Amino acid sequence: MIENLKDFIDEVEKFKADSKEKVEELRLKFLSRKGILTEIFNEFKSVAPAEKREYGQRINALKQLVEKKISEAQAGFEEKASKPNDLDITLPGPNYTIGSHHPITNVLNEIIEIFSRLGFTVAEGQEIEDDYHNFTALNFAPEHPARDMQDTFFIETDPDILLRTHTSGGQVRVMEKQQPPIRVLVPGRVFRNEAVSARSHCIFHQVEGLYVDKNVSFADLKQTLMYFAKEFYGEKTEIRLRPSYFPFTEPSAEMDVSCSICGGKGCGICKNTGWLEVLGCGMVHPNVLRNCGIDPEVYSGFAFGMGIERTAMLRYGVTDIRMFFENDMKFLSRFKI
Ligand code: 2NM
Repeated sequence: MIENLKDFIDEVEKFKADSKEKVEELRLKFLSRKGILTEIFNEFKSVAPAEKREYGQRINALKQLVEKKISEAQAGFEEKASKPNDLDITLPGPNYTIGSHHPITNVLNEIIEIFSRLGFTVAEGQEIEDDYHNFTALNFAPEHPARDMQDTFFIETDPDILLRTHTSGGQVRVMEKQQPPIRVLVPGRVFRNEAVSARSHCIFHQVEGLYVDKNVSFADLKQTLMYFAKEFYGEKTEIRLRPSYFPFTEPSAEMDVSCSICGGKGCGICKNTGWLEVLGCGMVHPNVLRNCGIDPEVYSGFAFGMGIERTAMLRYGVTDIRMFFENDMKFLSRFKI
């Protein structure tokens, strides 16, 4: 080995550090425990004393040369890594996609904004309710079909706890805490144990409103809802109220608005009737007020409720309610504003 010193020095001098792997190979070949330099140092022990000085110098020169090559190569790699090669600062920056609100959020915010002009504030109920706030306080008879497992999701281990089927429990909680005047909107997610189709879903959103004070009349209900209809569906919108039934209101009604697609002439969306059913409403049942600690001899109130998906489907011409829950980017990007 030691007689090949000159060849080794030549080899290292010609070495080109093209890659980290090559540099590591060089290091292992010369500097590792079983490498060439270890062997040469071993042979050096048996060199004749007269030649020791010269050999020693040349061996050290080889060692330093290898070390220098390696550290130079490593410095080069680090510099490359920290500097992008082809940075073109004249190129436009990357196109970041800006998000947007969900259409359900947009419709809900618009509804809240309209009622807030009439003095309504927003309260949030709770998605997990007890039987009392979801049904009993709202004047549902003990055997009412909505209390059935077929219609309501109950918590398996406790038949008293359920996923709310409407947000009215939120209004009950407001009335329990606060004496009139009350003007409140309760928006939120509700749950019904029913088959999913293009027209209905087992999860959807509702917004309900409640107004309780002295001398609140059915005329106040009608005027409030007419204001909402004209603000939300357009100035030319007409409304009509049809008698209906809810356990928590008496009298109860469904409100239709004149079809905003055909202007009342009749089309596919309104099934040629000229009218669209948009919400349920009524005068709060005296039993409900009493259950919540409000004296029905002193106070009266009205309430209403609407499905937000249904409202958004009409507003945007969406024909399948499931689209609101799929988070399909193509669908959602239609609603950027
Ligand atoms: C509706 C229709 C009619 C309603 C009633 C109440 C409460 F808590 F005051 F009794 N909250 N919401 C109500 C009335 C909801 O939804 C179709």
